[in-house]
Amino acid sequence: MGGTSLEGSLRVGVVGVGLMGADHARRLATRIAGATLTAIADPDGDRARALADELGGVTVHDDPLALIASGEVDAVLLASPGSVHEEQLLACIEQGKKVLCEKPLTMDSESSLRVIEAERAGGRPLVQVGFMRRFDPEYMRLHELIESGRMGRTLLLHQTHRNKSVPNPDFRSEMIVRDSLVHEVDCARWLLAEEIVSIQVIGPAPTSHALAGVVDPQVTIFRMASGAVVTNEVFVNSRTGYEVRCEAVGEDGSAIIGRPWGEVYTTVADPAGGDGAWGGPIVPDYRVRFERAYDIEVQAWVDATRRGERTGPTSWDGYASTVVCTAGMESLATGQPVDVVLAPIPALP
Ligand code: ISE
Repeated sequence: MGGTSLEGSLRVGVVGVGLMGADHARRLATRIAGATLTAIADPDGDRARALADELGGVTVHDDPLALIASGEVDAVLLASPGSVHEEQLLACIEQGKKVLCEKPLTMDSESSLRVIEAERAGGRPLVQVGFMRRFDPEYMRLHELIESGRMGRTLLLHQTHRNKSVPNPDFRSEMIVRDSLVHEVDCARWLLAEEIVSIQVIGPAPTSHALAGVVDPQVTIFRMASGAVVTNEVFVNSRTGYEVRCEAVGEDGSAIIGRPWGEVYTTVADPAGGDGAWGGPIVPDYRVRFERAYDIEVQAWVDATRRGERTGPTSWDGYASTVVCTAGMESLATGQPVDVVLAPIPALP
C-alpha cells in the first residue's frame, strides 16, 4: 500500500494482544468502519487463540515478524511492549506497511532515531504513534481554542494525571516518567506547538500506598522553547480512580478540561456508600476515560491509511517524547533540571 488509496477494506494485523492490544483487536473487529481484523500475534499463544476464537476469521501468528510480512495484512497495529518496537517498526517500514504504534515509539532516543531514518530512507511516512489524547474530544476542543488565539499567548499549562493504582510488583519510579508522564509530554508539545527545552522532576514525600522506594506522586516542570512553563502532577497510586485534567492559562483567558462540575468535587469515598465519591462517579482507568479517543484515533488511522495518507502523531513526536522522558529520568535521580537536546533533523511531513 503506502501512497496509493485502497478501494476495499483495510486488512489489519494486531501485534500484542494484552489488555490494550485485545481492546484494539475488538475495536477493529466490531466498531471500525473500512477495516477487517485479519491476524493477531502474541508470545502467549493461548491468549491469542482465545481471542481469535472469540472474534472469528482471524489468523494467529506465533511470530510477529511473520504477521508483519503476511500477504493478508495491509497495515499493522503494534501493541507489543516498547522493548520490541524497534525491530517490529523496522519490519513494517521494510514491508512498506503503515503502522499505528502504541507509545513508547522505542525505549531510547538512538533507536527512535533509527526508526525515523529508516522511514525517511523509504521515502514515505508510515509510522503513527498512539498518543490517543490528541483524538479525545475535550483535548481537541482545548487545542482548537489555544490555536484560535482567543486566549492570547499561552503562558502556562497545568496538567494532572492520576491512576488508581499500579498492580505491577516490579514497578519503579522511572515508569511514572516513561509510561505516564509521556502523555503530558506529548500534550504539552502538541497543545503549545513547540518543543520542551528542559525538564525537572521533583518528588514530594511519597504516598505510603506506593511500593517502598517508589517516588509517587511526582511533580514535573517543563520549560518550553517560548518560555512558557508546564506543571505536571503524576500520581499513580491515588487510590480512588482515574483523573486527567489540563488547564491552559493565556494572556487573555484560561480554559480547563477533564473536570467534573459541582460546588465540591472530591474523590474521597462517599460516606453514604455511593459509587466512588461525593462529587460523582470516577472512571476506573484510561481504557474507560479515553475509550472514545481510542475509537476516533483508530478510525482516523484506518481512514487516512485507506486514502494513502498519514494523520496524527509522527515518529518525530515519538522520538521527541522519548528524549524528554530520558532527560526526565535523569532529573528524577538528581532533582535538578535537565536540558532536552533534540537531534537537528527536521520533522517528517
Ligand atoms: C498507561 O501505560 C497509559 O498509557 C495510560 O494512559 C496512563 O494513564 C497510565 O499511567 C500508563 O501506565
